[in-house]
Amino acid sequence: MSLHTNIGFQLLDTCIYNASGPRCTSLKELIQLDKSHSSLVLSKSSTVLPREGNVKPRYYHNELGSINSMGLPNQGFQYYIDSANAISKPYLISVNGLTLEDTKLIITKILQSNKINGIEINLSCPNIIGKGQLAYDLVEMERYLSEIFIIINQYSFPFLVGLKLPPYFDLHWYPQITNIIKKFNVHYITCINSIGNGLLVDSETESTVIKPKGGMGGIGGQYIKPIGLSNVRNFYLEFQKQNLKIDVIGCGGIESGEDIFEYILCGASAVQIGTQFYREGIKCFPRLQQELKDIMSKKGYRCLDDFKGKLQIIN
Ligand code: RRO
Repeated sequence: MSLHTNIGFQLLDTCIYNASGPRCTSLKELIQLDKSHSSLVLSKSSTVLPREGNVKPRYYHNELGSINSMGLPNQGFQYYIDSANAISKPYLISVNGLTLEDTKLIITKILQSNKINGIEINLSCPNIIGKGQLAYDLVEMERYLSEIFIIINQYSFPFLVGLKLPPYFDLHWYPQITNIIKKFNVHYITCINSIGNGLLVDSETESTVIKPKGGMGGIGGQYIKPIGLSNVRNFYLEFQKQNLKIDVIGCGGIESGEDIFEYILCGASAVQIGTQFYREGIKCFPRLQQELKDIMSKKGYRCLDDFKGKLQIIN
């Protein structure tokens, strides 16, 4: 029984690793991930300079999921380049430069360091005060990617490039986004970031549960799994239709091996764990691996390709 998978040219021992966000900001956390059963180490989204992020409280979870308005707290990209010295697994840095110029600078420095396996370009942070999510503005997104890929294309060594996308809610978006992405050398997309600007209310205290932006924040966890699954499925089908070799990584509401099984059935090549990794810590990775193996074994599947993308439509 094998949980092996590929993201682009990168072979991974298992299809399960951490989402950018929870528990991947400090070197200590990155080293913990390196020692864990996560098959890859992905950093918190990085900016040029270190950032404190938004005011606290800025994170809350209950049994159904989470809300956050962290505001991109991170140690600055150089810290994440230097952290590579302590990491032996495939290691990707998430990049969210806030401006195109800053993003270009960060990506240039990452490429020049020649120490990092790749990047996940975050086009979908919902929590930057005064800024919308880039991937909801198609013209701006294409301009951004065009300039970034001028830099990336100057380097010829293997370097994984992924895009972290927000959820899309209307079917016409999928071909439109695909038509932009396919112009560039993107190896994978991650679907989905948290659903932006949700609101959780505490009826007892008659207040919001987080402070920034009047209590609005990105929603994660069980609340968002159906949207994550549909985004994975729609991009997977669109990529197949257009014969594009771009992997889709599932993210959103994964708490069990069964959740992972569903994402792979929809077409995911791998999955990222966010809210549940925050709740449970690194113990979640071996548990999820075992639960997925148990389901595969019951069904007689020996590898992910036996069921990847093979979701059936009910008769
Ligand atoms: O730091 C955050 O507030 C944050 C980011 Br960058 C993101 O991409 N997604 C999210 O839910 N929170």
